[in-house]
Amino acid sequence: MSAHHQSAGRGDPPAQDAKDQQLARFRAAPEHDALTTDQGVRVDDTDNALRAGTRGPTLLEDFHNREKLTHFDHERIPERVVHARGAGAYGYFEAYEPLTEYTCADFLAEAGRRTPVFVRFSTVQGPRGSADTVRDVRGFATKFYTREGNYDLVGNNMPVFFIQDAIKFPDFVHAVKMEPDNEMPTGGTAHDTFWDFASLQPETTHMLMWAMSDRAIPRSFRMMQGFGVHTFRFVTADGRGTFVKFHWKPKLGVHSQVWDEAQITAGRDPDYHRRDLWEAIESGEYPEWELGVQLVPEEDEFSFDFDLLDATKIIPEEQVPVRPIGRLVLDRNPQNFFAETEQVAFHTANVVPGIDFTNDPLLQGRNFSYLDTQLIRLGGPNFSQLPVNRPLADVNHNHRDGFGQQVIHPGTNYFPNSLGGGCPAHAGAGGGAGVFRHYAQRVDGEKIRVRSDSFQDHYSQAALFWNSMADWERRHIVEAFRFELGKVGSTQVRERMVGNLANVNAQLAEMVADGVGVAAPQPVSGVSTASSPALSQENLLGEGIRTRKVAVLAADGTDAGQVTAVRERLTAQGAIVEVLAAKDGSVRGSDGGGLDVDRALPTMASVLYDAVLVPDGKEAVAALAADPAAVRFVEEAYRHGKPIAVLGEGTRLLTEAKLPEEVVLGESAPDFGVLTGNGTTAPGDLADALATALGRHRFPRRPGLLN
Ligand code: HDE
Repeated sequence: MSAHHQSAGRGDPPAQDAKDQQLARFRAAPEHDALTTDQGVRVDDTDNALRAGTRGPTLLEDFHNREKLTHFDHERIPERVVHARGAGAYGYFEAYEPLTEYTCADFLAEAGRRTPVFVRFSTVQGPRGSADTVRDVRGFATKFYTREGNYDLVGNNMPVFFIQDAIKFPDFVHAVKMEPDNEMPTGGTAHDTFWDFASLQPETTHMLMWAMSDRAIPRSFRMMQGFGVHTFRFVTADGRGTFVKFHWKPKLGVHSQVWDEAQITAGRDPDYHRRDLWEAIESGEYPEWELGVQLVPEEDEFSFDFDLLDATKIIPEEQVPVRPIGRLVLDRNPQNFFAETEQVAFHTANVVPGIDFTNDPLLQGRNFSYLDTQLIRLGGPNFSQLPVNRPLADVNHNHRDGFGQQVIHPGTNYFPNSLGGGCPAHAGAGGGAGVFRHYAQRVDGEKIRVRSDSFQDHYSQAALFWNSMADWERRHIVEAFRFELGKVGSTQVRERMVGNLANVNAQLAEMVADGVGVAAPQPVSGVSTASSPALSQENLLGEGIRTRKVAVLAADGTDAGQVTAVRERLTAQGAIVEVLAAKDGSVRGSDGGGLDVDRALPTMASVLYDAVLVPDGKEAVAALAADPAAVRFVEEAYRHGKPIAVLGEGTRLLTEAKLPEEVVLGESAPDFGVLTGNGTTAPGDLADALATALGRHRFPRRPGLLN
């Protein structure tokens, strides 16, 4: 490959029709674009190895063959020990206003300042090839290529963590990953070792509530919140500190799948979230989040009933509001998954002037771990030279050599020096801005392996979470515990876990105990009754229905006019409408015209859509009613709480799907998101009703749901 190909990386335009361009270049100048060896020698044939006679042995002399196979043999690198499965994208961060009152961070210093970013979303437990929609925490890691160096905000989609001290991380990860003897399960936490550990480690309880909630089965990466988790520190130019917690809030609202749906999706499209992100960006629907901060003056450090340094606690938003400070837009897909998404190396200690750490023992451990893990994963100390990791800011130091060194460093390699003109010089000497100086925190104490007493309350905020949930969110949490503990073989572990839950809520513990066949634990007195409305997804719907997917079930005889009318109305609001029929191609509309089919029904499933519409048309509906895949499509959409709209004859499919009659044909149907139009209903009106229903995402109080 020629040099201009190899240098492709961050900052380059997206590959449009890269293959065509490459071919055109080759035709214009074959001497530059022909296949070569690593040494740049042009190769005549890469399909046949050099051999002695057409049927003879392959020759060792074939350097091209050996080089090709050797390079291939070394293609894999170790996957991340956690967060192995992920998807990434480029974009920018734009600050809303100068934050100089709190931080001297350059990328937050001016309204409208844009900073390029790379974001990688991930699951935690599963290996690289595992399914996207497992029940798990999602990583939300952002690399800001600021003018003063790279800043990494390596967060999750949940605001707390399982453990309080990083020294427990290897234990936690060993317990959560696939079991060591049989390497099961691939993705997810529903197995003995995880729950054994969790039940013995009560500090996990708050995080378990989040992990058993719908937050662990997001509808899309684009519809997740993100959190920095730890309390960090903003620092001003004159060295003043303010505690800060970071929040990402998605423009599209926070939405989830239901558990049954997530499991089906894992088979129908294991790449569901990866595809969703990729397709949204390809189609120009750039996902967007707002960055918000909770700011706590240093003098208020001890004014909470929890410790700010304890990563198993949130600061309820009602206590300290989240102040929006900028927005994140993802507008470009990577060109090469390995080079960019796989090789991106995040590190909590990648901070810039104006952002500093606190003594959170989880954060302190992470500040060691990420650099260390990159050394083994990326094979040496020069990974920051990889295009996706390279800062935009100038890099000057005396680090030299090592595996994969890309830079030809001239001159001296030590400090102080006179022979190299004293360069690179200490930036501190001039006392200028834009230099990282560690926050001067006074520290005094004995060397002890002891957790602070202020870290001991493991249940109040777990209860806070439970208390803040809507009825259906609680139902989902109970079902999730029942599923997970139901997969645990050890009765002792089940009992111990249920016993812990009694500290959160007696009803929760009873319902889980009942589901998993163990005795209900004794109720615990003094359980917290506080709540925080900001935690419920019922209050996080977001606005609009952009990129929500509506399936239209069609067959020969479908009322094509209706489809056009509905499609127009919904796509005007940003929804995606796809016509599905038994076969690809087109179907004959009831007016005799053709209706293009977007997807063949057997290649899709209701779980890949947010709503379903069955238009009128006697012949078409009869065909759909006779097609088990179509009937199942409607039934599944119903059981997963999705909006369903039927026009005229389409109603028949509801009956065929054996949906609860009192709901689908009763007066309350619209309250349950089942919309039926008769002969006089204008399709546009039905489309509007469907759009409103889509805006509510799901109808979790509908009877007959699968959770
Ligand atoms: Fe990580 N974590 N982590 N983690 N983490 C890694 O770094 C670690 C923690 C998070 O998309 C590893 O490059 C320790 C909390 C994300 O590339 C490793 C502790 C949070 C990603 C590591 C934690 C995270 C990682 C594995 C306990 C949310 C994926 C591969 C103190 C705030 C980043 C790698 C990406 C990845 C260590 C806990 C988020 C081993 C020791 C808390 C999003 O370094």
